[in-house]
Amino acid sequence: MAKALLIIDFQNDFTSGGALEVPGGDEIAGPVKRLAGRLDLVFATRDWHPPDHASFETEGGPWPVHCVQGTHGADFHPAIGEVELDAVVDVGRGREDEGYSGFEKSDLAQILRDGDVDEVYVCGLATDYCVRASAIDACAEGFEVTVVEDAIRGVEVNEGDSERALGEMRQAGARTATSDELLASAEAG
Ligand code: VGL
Ligand code: ZN
Repeated sequence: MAKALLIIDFQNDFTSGGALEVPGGDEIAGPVKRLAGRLDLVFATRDWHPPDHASFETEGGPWPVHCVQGTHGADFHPAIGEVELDAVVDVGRGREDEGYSGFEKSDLAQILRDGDVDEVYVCGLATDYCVRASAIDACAEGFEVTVVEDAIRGVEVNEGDSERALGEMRQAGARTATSDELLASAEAG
């Protein structure tokens, strides 16, 4: 059985200077790269919206226009260039697809099963949206899920959203650990 790193939406629009900048989003680069070098497989999701996505303020939704398919904002953060990815999964592709979870209308569960993955280590952006939804769905799909606390950051539309999201992920069955804990123990290696 294999251990997989799942990097959620580590994209330009969610990091410094991006359209939906997540505070401290760039800071996850170090732990993400270190973990990627130690796990068997590495998968990344991208928020990948059409220009008229229903979640955009221009369409009456809650978010600024972000991660429009094919734009610089939707490209991976430069740190991902140093990571060898086994597959990329795009979500939120349809106008009405919420796309918070990497498992929504995607092949992610099948890709993980094809890779003989039983343990999924979740990191990326944002704690209170796509990380939350992806970790909860990974639990529901039957994977053993660990959320890497120092390799995620939240939007915090309301103060405390990230802490609440962590509680909900634990409630769903996810374990939380720091990258130092994981790298120090044999389990992530
Ligand atoms: C996300 C808000 C809108 C995320 C995506 O990746 O967490 N958040 N679209
Ligand atoms: Zn989005």
